[in-house]
Amino acid sequence: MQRRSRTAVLAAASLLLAAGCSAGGAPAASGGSSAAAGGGPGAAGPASPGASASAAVPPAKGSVRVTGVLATGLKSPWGVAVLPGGDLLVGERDTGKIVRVAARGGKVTELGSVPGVAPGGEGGLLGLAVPSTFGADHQVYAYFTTASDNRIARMVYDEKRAPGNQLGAPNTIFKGIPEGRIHNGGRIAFGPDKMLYAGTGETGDKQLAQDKKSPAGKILRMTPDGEPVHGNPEADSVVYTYGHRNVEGLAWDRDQRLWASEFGQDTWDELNLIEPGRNYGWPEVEGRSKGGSSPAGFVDPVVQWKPADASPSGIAYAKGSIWMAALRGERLWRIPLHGTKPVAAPQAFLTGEYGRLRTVVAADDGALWLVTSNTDGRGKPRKGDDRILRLTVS
Ligand SMILES: [Ca+2]
Repeated sequence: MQRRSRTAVLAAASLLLAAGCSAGGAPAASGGSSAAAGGGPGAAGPASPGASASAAVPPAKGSVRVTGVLATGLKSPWGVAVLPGGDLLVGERDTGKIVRVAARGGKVTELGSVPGVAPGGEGGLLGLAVPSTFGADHQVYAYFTTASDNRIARMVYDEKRAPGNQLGAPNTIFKGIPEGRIHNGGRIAFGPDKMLYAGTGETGDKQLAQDKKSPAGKILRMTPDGEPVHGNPEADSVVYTYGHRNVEGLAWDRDQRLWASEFGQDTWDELNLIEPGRNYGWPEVEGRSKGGSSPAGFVDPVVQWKPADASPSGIAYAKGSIWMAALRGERLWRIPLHGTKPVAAPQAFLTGEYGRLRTVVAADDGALWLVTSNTDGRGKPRKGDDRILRLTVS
């Protein structure tokens, strides 16, 4: 597994070939993990030259520097949305509260609680998003677990009202996503097309992932009003991709490609490149298809990890790389990309230093906000948990 010197000197293209035919060999930047299992997708060759002339290729090795702690003492933080101007909205999974955290100084102001949130297991108040029209409509979107389902609602945020009383009544735009103790998905984000995307989970009922009539185990694409988008893979359906186990990370790269993280069961976690209408394999396949071919057209992950090293929740795109927050793995993964292909093996940062990592989001200036998850019932909270860190990365 110790192939550090070798991987360091290989050119990107040959490294991809090497990574594609052998597991392991990913050097870890801190903490000594070495179990990332390679980059190249099974069915594709090297990145086509000129596919993205505008994209500067990030270096094989990056860096992470923690430049500050923005906030401490958050209880089970999960969803984060960046407001115009840079302040953060943060949702607490188990309390149902949404707070605003000032990007300068970290002052925390409570907006209020989302009515109807029924926390339990992995459910509760999950993803948050604000549309590009926020400056005019002041809408905040939330994905949350109720007693009967997971749903997406929007609320007007009136910052002129008293703290704790700033959220209007929820207007449910999409409901009926199955809920469970586990695998509720929950990440939502507005895409470059101004449509709302949601990563869902199969709630432990595996077959739902392959059932295109169920919104469980899917990535969904809907209008800001919760309607199917014209041009979705199937008419009158919000289903965008299927065959997912539990998607808690969504991010777009500079060329507007959608990437998603996914929890594996006990073999492989995944980073997937999302293409509309495709089947990502679960539960027929976990990680790459065996033998290098994809039966029934399953899409192989671009990168896969052992769950002990990852168990990924949020992802972000910055400085040419996908950054992936790992819960069980307690580290931040960097996956440097040239187009649709990694230019090097994934690199791990902060391993074990801050505990479980839930969410990572890009700030406008290229920095990252990183949110810990040690108060979620599965971690070992330390003084100050949970916290939001500011990172400078390359
Ligand atoms: Ca898969």
